[in-house]
Amino acid sequence: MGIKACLEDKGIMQLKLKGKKQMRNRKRIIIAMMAAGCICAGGCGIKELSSEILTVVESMTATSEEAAAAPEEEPPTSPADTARPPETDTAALEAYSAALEAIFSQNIWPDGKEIDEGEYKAGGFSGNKFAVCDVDGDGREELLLNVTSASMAGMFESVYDYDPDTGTITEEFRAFPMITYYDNGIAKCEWSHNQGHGAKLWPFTLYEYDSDTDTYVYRGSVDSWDRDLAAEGFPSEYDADGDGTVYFLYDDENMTDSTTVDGEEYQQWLDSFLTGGEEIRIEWKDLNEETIKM
Ligand SMILES: [Ca+2]
Ligand SMILES: [Ca+2]
Repeated sequence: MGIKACLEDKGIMQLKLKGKKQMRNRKRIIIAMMAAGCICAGGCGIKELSSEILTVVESMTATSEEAAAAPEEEPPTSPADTARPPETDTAALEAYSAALEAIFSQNIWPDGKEIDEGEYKAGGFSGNKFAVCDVDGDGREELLLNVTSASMAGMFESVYDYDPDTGTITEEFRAFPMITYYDNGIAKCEWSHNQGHGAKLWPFTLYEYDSDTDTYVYRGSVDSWDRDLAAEGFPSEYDADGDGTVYFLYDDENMTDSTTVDGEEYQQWLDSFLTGGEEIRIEWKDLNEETIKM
């Protein structure tokens, strides 16, 4: 899906802004909305995105003269209007594009660390993916890499952020590549292994984006025990609803201690993080030398 289609999809093209002042706001809104996550829904590459952004802005400017004669309206007060200025976002896109090229030309990850060729490239470096999307909800796009061309232990998904002050890219989050991002800043990370007694629920950890540190912080983990899977020692005293499953909540990252609860309390715990958050749909693209050139 192109940027224009993406904008129409989100109803942005229907903004009825009139007058020259409003046209300036309108341009800022279009760019800011892209920065706020529209880009990740588009099916195009970074360089293509940059040119599409310019095309959309130019077409907006071209129609501003007709709109100038229309009566004035109240200026928009969308929060997106106060987002980071567009030239900075362009710099981020250029930095991400260069970082993707460097994976192949310089054998380094986007944060500058050397790629272990034996681990990641010996098998052909295939099946890996990338995306550009605002996953942490701070109004700016991050670069995401989903890397599976490795042993289980080497597989990862990373969120890289561009710092406009230093012009560098840093890694703000990394986990096993089974992550679901929510637009309230929560990342649900499924474990690479399920070694417990629970089969109905795959264990996972929740992290939450912290804008002060521009990183994700641990918020809790959950594992479970199904009596059907292992009856011996099953803690029936916690199975209040009698469905044969209990849950273990870990509130410290070392997971030394857990609280055993039943389904209702587990659901309340989960709701306390996910209620009000919508899953972010990420448009992944294959990571290879051709796709990053688009
Ligand atoms: Ca962001
Ligand atoms: Ca139960």
